[in-house]
Amino acid sequence: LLLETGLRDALLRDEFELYYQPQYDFARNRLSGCEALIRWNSPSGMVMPDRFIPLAEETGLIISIGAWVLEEACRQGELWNRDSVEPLSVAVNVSAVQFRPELVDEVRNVLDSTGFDPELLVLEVTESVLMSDVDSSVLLLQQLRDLGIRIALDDFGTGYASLAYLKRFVLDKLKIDRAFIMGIPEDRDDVAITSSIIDIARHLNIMTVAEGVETEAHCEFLRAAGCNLAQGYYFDKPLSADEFTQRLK
Ligand code: G
Ligand code: G
Ligand code: MN
Ligand code: NA
Repeated sequence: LLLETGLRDALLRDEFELYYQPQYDFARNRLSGCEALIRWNSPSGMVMPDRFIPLAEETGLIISIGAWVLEEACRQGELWNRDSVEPLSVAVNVSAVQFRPELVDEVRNVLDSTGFDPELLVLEVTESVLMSDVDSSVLLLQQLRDLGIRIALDDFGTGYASLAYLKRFVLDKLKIDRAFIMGIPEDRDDVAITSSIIDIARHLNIMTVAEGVETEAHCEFLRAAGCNLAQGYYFDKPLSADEFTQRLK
């Protein structure tokens, strides 16, 4: 109950903050984007999203929190790209509760008000978000992509989506869940699953992003397997906006 009361006031008190985890492009050998990850600077210390996002979803607060995240990420992304020659994409996580027809107008309005290049905005959705109503999801994804933005399927391989849905949903990126990356290179199943996901995605013209990349061995394997992007502690942990700005220099 305390958590919920605090959460209601957190937006008004400006207690949320976005951290940004860099994503590295294997082919270009450089940082090419980031994932925005929310933190709550509550009066009793920093709270991680695992602890308050589920509550925000249950109470509906995720609608206003999610709108703030989208706006803040686009505002920051526009600032970074204004100062940079190389384009930098920004990925934002979207909850099932937010994934509804109104999201299209929200995204369009934020792109207009911030001036952020639509092609550099990525919305990350999970398989369960898409599976709750497949026909509506197909339509909504199409409308979102018509705005010029990109769609990533988060935590791929851990949800319920079958391979057939890779055909029905228009996706730009697949994020390979870190549960599979963890076992590389020792675990033969993880190796097989990861390289197969990369191969399928390549044939479908979908980019792959490996999550939870923690070691040199992970990197070597993923590069050789043809994975496009990597995100994880081997490169960087999620950084504050100031730290990320330093990182870009
Ligand atoms: O930053 P961290 O690794 O603790 O994030 C944990 C989880 O919280 C991730 O699975 C991520 O998808 C989720 N998360 C982080 N930021 C956001 C956000 O802005 N919106 C939503 N809906 N989920 C988020
Ligand atoms: O949206 P998603 O659930 O994928 O959010 C990414 C989460 O994974 C965040 O909580 C982030 O802090 C965490 N994370 C990022 N890189 C690594 C990593 O290399 N190893 C592990 N164990 N967790 C990571
Ligand atoms: Mn994510
Ligand atoms: Na993920």
